[in-house]
Amino acid sequence: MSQRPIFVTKPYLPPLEEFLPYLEQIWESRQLTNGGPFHQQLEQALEEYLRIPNISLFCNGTVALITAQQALRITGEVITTPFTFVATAHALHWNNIKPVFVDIDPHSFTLNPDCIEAAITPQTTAILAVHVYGNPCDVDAIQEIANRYGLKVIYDAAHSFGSECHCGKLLQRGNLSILSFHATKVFHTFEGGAVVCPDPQTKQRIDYLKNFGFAGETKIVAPGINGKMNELQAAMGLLQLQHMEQILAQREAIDTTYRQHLTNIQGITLPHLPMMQQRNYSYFPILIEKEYPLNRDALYEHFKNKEIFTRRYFYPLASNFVTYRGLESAKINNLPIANQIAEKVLCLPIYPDLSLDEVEQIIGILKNPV
Ligand code: T4K
Repeated sequence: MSQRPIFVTKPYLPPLEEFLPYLEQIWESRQLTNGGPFHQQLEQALEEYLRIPNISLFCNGTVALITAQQALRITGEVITTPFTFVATAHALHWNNIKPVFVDIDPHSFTLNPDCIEAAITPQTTAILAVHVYGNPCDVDAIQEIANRYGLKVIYDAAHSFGSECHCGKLLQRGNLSILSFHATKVFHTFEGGAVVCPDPQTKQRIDYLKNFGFAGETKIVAPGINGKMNELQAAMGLLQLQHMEQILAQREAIDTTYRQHLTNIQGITLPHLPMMQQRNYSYFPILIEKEYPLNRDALYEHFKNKEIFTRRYFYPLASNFVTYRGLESAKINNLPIANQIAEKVLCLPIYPDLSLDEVEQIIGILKNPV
């Protein structure tokens, strides 16, 4: 049975009765935030689940990204991708850093390392790359350039929970990675995020920064911010982790069904699959080419009329928003691939509760749009 509306995503929620014992503990302890027991447990549980040694939880991914830049003392100019959620560029803006956009790879849609060097100036201090849709960036090539020019590297891994590249250490590449646990993500804590740190000292610094800079009751070590995750969020994360296997299996089944049926439709391109150890099936982007009977926006509206809300992630490009479009690097001729992809991309619904029957209806519409 199809339930409309169908959105591009729908948060996974475990059975309510499984959440109630967590609520009872919170009510009992009155510890609502500031590094309570669920917060500590979730940090440990995620370190085990993701096989990473030092993780610092945050209230959301954007504050995690802003804080990561502060921790690395990044200033001046940062090379980044326009093909991302606008929070990537905004985080730089909030730190008074100038984003310098470079183009993306036409297959993975991630920052194209071949475009980076030409954009480096004496003011460049870092590269902020995004594993968009969970596709890993070319981490080896990016690191090689960063080493040569003495630049820091931050990965916006908001889409990469549980996705793994050839090296098996995606979240440990670069200087820092950030995650988002927003309601729309594969793993969520309502709102939430994290910074993945390389060592305990860096985690300690990030932990200070997210708690106003406090190192003890009366000592401030830096002008920090309030980036703390609260106990309700952490409880949802702990419970959600218990269901990850099922969440990923349901997402994989949808991804497989789409791939099986959409490969031979004229005018639809499925993005090529990068070499990965593990995918997380977080998004299902397709490209609508000119051979298709409808253009991308007409198809988006066509779905909408049927109460199916696909999304054009990431259109408009970050570089085309009013805040950034005056920058030299935002010019369309500097970013031809990103602009082309943003005009063609459509993300189809994918989430654990989406039935295969509903997936087939979406495929049916794509096969016969008029
Ligand atoms: N970097 C990258 C690369 C990111 O993609 C993001 C966030 C960030 C950084 C920042 O991380 P956070 O600070 O957000 O942790 C959504 C999310 O709000 C945003 O987290 C996400 N990326 C972005 C890609 O998507 P919108 O504006 O598309 O959200 P919205 O409210 O339109 O939700 C999409 C659909 O999901 C809705 O049509 C219905 C469904 N939905 C949504 C919510 C919030 C629900 O069913 N329940 C819900 O509670 O930005």
